[in-house]
Amino acid sequence: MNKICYGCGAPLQSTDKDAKGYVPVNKIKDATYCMRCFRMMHYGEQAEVDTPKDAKEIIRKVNKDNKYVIFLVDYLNINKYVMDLFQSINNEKLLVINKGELLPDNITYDMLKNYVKDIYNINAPIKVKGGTANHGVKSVYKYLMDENIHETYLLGISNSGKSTFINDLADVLESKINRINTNKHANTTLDFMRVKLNNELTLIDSPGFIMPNSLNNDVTNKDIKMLSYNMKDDECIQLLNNKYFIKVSNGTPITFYTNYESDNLIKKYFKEVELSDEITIKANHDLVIYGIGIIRFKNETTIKLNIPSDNYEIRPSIFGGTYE
Ligand SMILES: Nc1nc2c(ncn2[C@@H]2O[C@H](COP(=O)(O)OP(=O)(O)OP(=O)(O)O)[C@@H](O)[C@H]2O)c(=O)[nH]1
Ligand SMILES: [Mg+2]
Repeated sequence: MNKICYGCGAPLQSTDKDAKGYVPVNKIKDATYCMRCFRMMHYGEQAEVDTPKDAKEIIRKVNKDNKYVIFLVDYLNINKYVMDLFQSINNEKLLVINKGELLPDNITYDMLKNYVKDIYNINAPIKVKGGTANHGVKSVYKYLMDENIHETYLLGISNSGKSTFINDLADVLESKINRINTNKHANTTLDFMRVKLNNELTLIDSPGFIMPNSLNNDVTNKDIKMLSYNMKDDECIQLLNNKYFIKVSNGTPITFYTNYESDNLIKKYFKEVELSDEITIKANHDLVIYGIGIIRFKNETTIKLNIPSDNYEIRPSIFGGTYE
């Protein structure tokens, strides 16, 4: 059987330098990690992007296998595309909303669970995992043990924290595994990887899905902030270095929830811009811009924008109102 890289799950090989799992021929006998993972983990080098795995292909494979699935998602990536993927998993499953510690204080874990259940019709159990180490992974571990689950897939979009989850749980259980490679850039894990943590639990890490309609696949693991902008008539918000614009017709203030700030991903733009698409957002609804953040509208508002409609969705607001 081929040896695999414990960092990314790719089979180790010495024939193709540009393919995944490469290790020079003189090192392969003793290698634990491929060259890419070794360099990422020791020198902080950024992962070169490998072909992203097709989400539907991964789910097809998992659906054929009757194992339990833990599906991880971080708060800003809860959206229709990702929840549809979750719903398409036929196996017994658990939704874990990860990075809960980054949420604004006014969103409690119970609120978030009820909200996701209602808006996306989720019948499977949902847990919110707050942060790394003890208080995060321990409660999921306890849940699995109570439910008598001893082997589970970890699925989810890239950067949702699947591999970090395994490393953190290994620390809590004091299990001596080789550390899995984790990174803030997308596409770190490249293949399925079985990791036996103890006699009670084996986790199967997986390559993350890439959301085709996301405007940005990197993450920042900073707290989600509230950015408030007072908009004048001739001003708008620009996204991704002036690629997209959003203009509020009646000069209403804009509240953006995001973990990005300035650095040209989100910024106020002080010039008049012609925008052709116009949408009306009902009172107490959120505009969710995939990969960027959420704008909350307290009152009914008409906005102009040039973001393609498959890059955003509008849904009842989680901020204030019913779910508080
Ligand atoms: N703040 C915070 N950051 C986290 C948490 N879990 C993971 N991260 C960070 O999220 C980023 C992605 O983590 P990974 O574990 O590599 O994510 P992944 O889902 O395995 O990603 P792929 O292998 O690309 O599919 C890293 O920068 C982690 O440090 C968490 O609970 N809280
Ligand atoms: Mg990973």
